Amino acid sequence: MIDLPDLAAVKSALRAQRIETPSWAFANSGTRFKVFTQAGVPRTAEEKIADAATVHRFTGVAPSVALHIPWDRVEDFKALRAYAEDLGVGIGAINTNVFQDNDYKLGSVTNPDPGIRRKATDHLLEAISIMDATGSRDLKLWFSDGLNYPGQDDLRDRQDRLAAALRETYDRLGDDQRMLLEYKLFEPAFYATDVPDWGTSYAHCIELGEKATVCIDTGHHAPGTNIEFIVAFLLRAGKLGAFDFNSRFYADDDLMAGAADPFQLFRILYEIVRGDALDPAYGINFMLDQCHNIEAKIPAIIRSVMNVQEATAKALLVDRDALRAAQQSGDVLGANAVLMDAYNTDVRPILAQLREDAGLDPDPVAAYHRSGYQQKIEAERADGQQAGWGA
Ligand code: AOS
Ligand code: ZN
Ligand code: ZN
Repeated sequence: MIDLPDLAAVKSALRAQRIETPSWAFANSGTRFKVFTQAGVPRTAEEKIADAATVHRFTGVAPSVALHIPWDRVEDFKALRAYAEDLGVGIGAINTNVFQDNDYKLGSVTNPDPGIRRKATDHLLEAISIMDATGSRDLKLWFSDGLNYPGQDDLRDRQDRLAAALRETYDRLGDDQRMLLEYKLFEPAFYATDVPDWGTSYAHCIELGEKATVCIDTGHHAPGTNIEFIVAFLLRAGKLGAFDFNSRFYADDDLMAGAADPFQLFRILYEIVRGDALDPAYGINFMLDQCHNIEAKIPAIIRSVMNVQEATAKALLVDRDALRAAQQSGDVLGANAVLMDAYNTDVRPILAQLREDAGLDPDPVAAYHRSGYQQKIEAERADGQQAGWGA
């Protein structure tokens, strides 16, 4: 008989959970081989926000949408914010783009050319001005900077250049604004990247100050990396700021969170629960960073949100007292069994009930299909926009 923790506490934690959707996931995307366009895909930032608001309407836990500059550049960001708020969502993290310009062939903020470094840093500063207008708290930085060949540039000088650009950007942040520094082991550079791992990101964040924290994209590690260890370490150090959730079979696949390895997602979320870091008040931004190349986008994002909710519910069901007792007494199999009991619990009825209690349909994907929204956008939108990926 499994001893489940207090269900009321589990439900209240699930009610408070927040997941941020990425604007680019609603747009057309693909691989370097082919972008398959879909009908009804958004043509503007406003339409991406409308789709994000639709995900929130059916899930109740996705009240913010991350933007990407320049993909979502508009004339008036204050008006965009008002538009989003009218639809019931807020504008979340502002993502910068210092990778889609010929100037950045040899790097952006780490480029050997000081003029190109200036241009890249100015883009990061401009993103903070946009945050001032949108009310966004988070500036998310991902750099494609790196080297393809040994000797191509000086590894250490590039760290100095990176540190200088980060410092200038950090110093421009307002009191309520934060910087999230994402890392990636590979791609598009193949020999070395300038922020390859959590340790590099962590070290720069420590140097910068308390407003700088690490963003873990679950697809950015070597196969087999123990991501929950990174979560535990960064939480202990107070330096975990955000996730880019997605799943992968091989590289940075950007598939739906929880699709490839739901057990890994559960282990990650268990560390979040263990660290008392689930509540939005703790400050972690739980974002999705995905591309839906062949599947319908809005239902895929709804499904991803649900997958994160299911992994979270299982993590909340871990009997932490029993786990600690087994751990302290050296009961290896007993401790493992406590974790597995929670993982193997079917939490779908709990989540369905929670949705009904909140006045939502217990089955958000079915409700979306019944709503007519897909037919409406397919009729209204011709020639949807392509996300910057896979061109
Ligand atoms: C790239 O691989 C990273 O995952 C980025 O976080 C992201 O996909 C991109 O910056 C979107 O802005
Ligand atoms: Zn990412
Ligand atoms: Zn990525």
